[in-house]
Amino acid sequence: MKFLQLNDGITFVALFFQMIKFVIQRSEIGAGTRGSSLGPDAIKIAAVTAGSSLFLKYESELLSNQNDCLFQPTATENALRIGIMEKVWQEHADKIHAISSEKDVPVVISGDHASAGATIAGLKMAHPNKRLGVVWIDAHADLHSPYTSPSGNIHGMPLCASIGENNVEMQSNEPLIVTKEAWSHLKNVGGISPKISPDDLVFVSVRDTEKEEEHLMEKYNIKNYSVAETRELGMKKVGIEIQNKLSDCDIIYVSFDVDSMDPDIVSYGTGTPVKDGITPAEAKDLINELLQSQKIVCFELVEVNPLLDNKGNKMAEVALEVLESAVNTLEKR
Ligand SMILES: [Mn+2]
Repeated sequence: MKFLQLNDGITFVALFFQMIKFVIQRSEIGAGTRGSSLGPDAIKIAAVTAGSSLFLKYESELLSNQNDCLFQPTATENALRIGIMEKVWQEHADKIHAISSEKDVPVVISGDHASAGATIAGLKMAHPNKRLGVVWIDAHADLHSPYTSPSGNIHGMPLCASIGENNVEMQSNEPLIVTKEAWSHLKNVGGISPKISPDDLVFVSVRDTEKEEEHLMEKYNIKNYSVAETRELGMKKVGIEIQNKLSDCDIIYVSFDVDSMDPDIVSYGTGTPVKDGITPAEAKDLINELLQSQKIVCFELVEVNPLLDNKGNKMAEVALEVLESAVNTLEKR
C-alpha cells in the first residue's frame, strides 16, 4: 500500500502495490571511452524533444558520481579506479536495496555497465533468500576479472563480481594487492557472495567475447541466444524459453546494454559498438515478453554515449523507445 503526496498537500492511499522508480546513475568510470555519463541526460533530452511524459510520470532518484576522479591517474592497471568504484557500487546498491525492499520496481538508467554489478548487489540485499536470475542482453559477456581483463575496464567485470569468480584458470594479469582487496570488496557488496549462480544467467546477442570469458561460458554452460538464433526462433519464443530456463528463480533482473543492437541500424552512440546485433524492434519484443512476468524486479538500460553518436542523438532516441515500451509492459502486469 502506498501513501502518495499530491502537490496540494493531500495524501491518499493508492490501491496498488508496486511503483516504478527511475534510478539515474551517471557513473562512467568503468568504461574505457569517455561520454557514457551523458547517456541518461541524452535520453531525457530525447524525451523532451519527443514530447514524452515518461520522466514526469515517475519519480527519479539521482545517484552521486565520482567522475571527477578521471582527471587523476590510476595505479590499479588491472582494474582501473577500483577503489573509487567501491564507493559508487555501495551507494548504488543501497539505493536499489531501499527501492526493492519497498517492493517497488527500480528502472535504472546508467552510464557504463559496471553499474549492473551494484544493481545485482542491491537486489540481493533486498531479497537475500530469493534465487535471482539475470537476463543479460549485450554484445559482450562482461565476464572478466582483474586477473584476466586486457583493458582493466570494470564495465567488463560486473558478472564475474556477481558470480564470485576470479577465473584464475585463465589468469593473465598479476593484480596488485590493493586491487585484489578492492575486487574482493566489490564481490562482497551487501555481504553476500556469490549473488547469482551461473546456472541462472542467460545471454542474448553476445557476439564479442575473449577467450577468458569463453572459458567461463563453457565451464558453466551459460546459454547465449546468438543473433542468428533469435531470428530463427523469434523473440517471443526466446522470451518464453528464457523464462522456462529461469523457472527455478524467484526473481529476475533484465540488463539491457544498447550495444546489443546493430550500430548500423541504430547508431554508433555507444562505447564499444559491435556490428550485426539485434534490431530495436527485436529488443523491444524480447524485453516486453520478459517484463510481463511478475518475477521481474528490475530493468536496467546502459551505455548510451551521445559523444560518439554519428546520427545526432539517435541512440538515446532509440533507448527512449525501448524504455517507454518496457515501462508500459511493467505497468500493465
Ligand atoms: Mn556491452
